[in-house]
Amino acid sequence: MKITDAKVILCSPGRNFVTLKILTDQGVYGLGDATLNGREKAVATYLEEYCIPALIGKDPQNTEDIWHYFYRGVYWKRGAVTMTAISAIDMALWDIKGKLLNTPLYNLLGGKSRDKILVYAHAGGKDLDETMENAGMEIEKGFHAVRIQSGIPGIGHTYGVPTDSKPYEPAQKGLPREDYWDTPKYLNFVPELFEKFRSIYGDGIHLLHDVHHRCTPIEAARLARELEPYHLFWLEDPVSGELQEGLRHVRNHSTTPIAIGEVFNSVYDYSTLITEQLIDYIRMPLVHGGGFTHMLKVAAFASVYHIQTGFHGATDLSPITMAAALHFNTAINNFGIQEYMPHQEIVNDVFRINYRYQKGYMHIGDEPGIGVDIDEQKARKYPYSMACLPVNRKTDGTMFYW
Ligand code: KDG
Ligand code: MG
Repeated sequence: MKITDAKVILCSPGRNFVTLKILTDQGVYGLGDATLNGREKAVATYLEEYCIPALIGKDPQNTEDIWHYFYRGVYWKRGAVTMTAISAIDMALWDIKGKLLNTPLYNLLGGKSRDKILVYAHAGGKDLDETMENAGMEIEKGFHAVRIQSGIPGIGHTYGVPTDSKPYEPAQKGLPREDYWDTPKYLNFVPELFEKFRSIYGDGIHLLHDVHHRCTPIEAARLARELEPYHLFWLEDPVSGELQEGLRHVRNHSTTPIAIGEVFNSVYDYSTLITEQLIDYIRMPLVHGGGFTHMLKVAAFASVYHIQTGFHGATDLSPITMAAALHFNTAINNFGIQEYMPHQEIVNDVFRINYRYQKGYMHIGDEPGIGVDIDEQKARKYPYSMACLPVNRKTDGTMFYW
């Protein structure tokens, strides 16, 4: 069996997505997500110029060898662009494998370890009252786990808070917007947010929060400790993950569970964090973490240390990644939770999806392979349009993490 062709489909139904389609001499094709928010064309070019020509003629069933061909076989390893391209190739090849064997992908990853996938919703508001109201709406929809983010008095735009009553979307058209950030104001405010939630809704809902890389290790340690009374499911990205040792401070001072890694792309980003048990959940998604071939190894490594998965699932991960994650989450033993930020309705004009939400859980369909399809004709109706994530400055103008 041979790969005969592959193409990159760039489209923007409401937001940009990059999709890789791999075709074979048996008429079976596979799809992979190659979306890297705000850097879409870098991955598309990497695929088109370097990977696709090397894929033609290879046997698509050899997922392990092809993965290493593009990883070990290339001198310039790791990095978000390279790893997103490898992820898309790997997803598409596993999609083909499932279709050839006429079975849903979870069967090739270990079968069913569970019937439904626990997901968390997002509730963000411009202030405490709006956040509480939005959280109440998510609880009404049946969610058992809610991530709460709130506007902070004295700070303009805040991460995770929707503007103009539109659903939250991290990227904006054109060049990056410049936001301002004030860590002391944030640290003083956040405990109040959780206090308020618990006083209104009680202890029955899992609570999550994303610091979005904005604390130093010692600030993160303070926050994690001050949030202990509210029993968070997790505190996400309390520090920038580039300094793995920084998590030692957080761990030494607090029992609040920690999730990290939505910007990671390799098992080596996690090695200290896993072996020293400095975290509780891995966030690295299939689309940036090397696809199934690599993530199976990362999840197995984490499971040895009783660390669970909690994959990134914002709107910039395409429906292919969501379905892929649901197969993966169905199969592995150390699944923890899945992020669920629903795509806009217009996305379904291009992608045919095979999953559904019901009462706090997601359910994946039984179509062979990953089970998501793309309508290329419809995709052409929504051409790519540049959009970027914002950047952050401290109030004195110093460039900071976003
Ligand atoms: O592309 C970046 C977004 O997906 C990210 O900012 C969202 O942090 C995020 C999350 O936890 O969903
Ligand atoms: Mg995050």
